[in-house]
Amino acid sequence: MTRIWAAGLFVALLVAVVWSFVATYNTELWLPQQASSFAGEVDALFSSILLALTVAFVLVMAFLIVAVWRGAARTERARTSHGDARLELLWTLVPAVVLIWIAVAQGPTWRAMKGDARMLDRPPLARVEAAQFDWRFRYPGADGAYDTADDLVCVHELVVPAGEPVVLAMRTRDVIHSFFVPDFRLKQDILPGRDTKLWFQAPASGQHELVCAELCGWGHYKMAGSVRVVGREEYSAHLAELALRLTHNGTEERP
Ligand SMILES: [Cu+2]
Repeated sequence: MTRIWAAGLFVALLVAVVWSFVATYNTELWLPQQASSFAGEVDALFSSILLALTVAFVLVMAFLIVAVWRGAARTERARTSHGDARLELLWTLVPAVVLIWIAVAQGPTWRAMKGDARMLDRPPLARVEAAQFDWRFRYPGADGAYDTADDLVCVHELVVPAGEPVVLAMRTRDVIHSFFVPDFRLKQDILPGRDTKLWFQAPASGQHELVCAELCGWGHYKMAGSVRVVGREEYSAHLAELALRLTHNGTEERP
């Protein structure tokens, strides 16, 4: 009777774990929406790694269930063994092959996201300035240069045009922060004293959550912002509005 319970517990755990993934796979409980050009690729990598892990998990659990079932029926002491070279070779080689496969399979996606010089050599659309505990975004203004009088600065919300590659220059004014937009599958650390760049392309309009993914101090939890993707016209209108807001002295008529 005990062995039915013991083996049954592991069967239930195996079924519950696998079922929880299958049942939620295409729901909001699973991954957030895919809102960048490489989000689908990242998810495909994630799913293939998860599949490999699921196979390993099911095999290990099946072995455990059989061991519990058969072991519980015996009364003699368990036999122990040491130094089985074939077994050790097997559990070294199989994970090694899996790890090498992961390293090779993710290469093209990683290069497209982080190492694409054609993208990263473009002039940045804006500069992200992270600090304890807010996000500031600096657009270079008409002269195309940063830290000049016509810079347009806004807080918390970054507005970018849809359907175009967007390059961001990033720096921190104090400690390490991390620029994380889950919907874009994009996360990049920003290190003190170093200018960092990233790029993405959001195909459609929408509002996306931006969070800091590096524990940066007591107010880390409130270091939230958003990335708003809009059409070209609305983007230009936003910059014009920003310029007006920053230069308006309160006396003239606003259009
Ligand atoms: Cu932070």
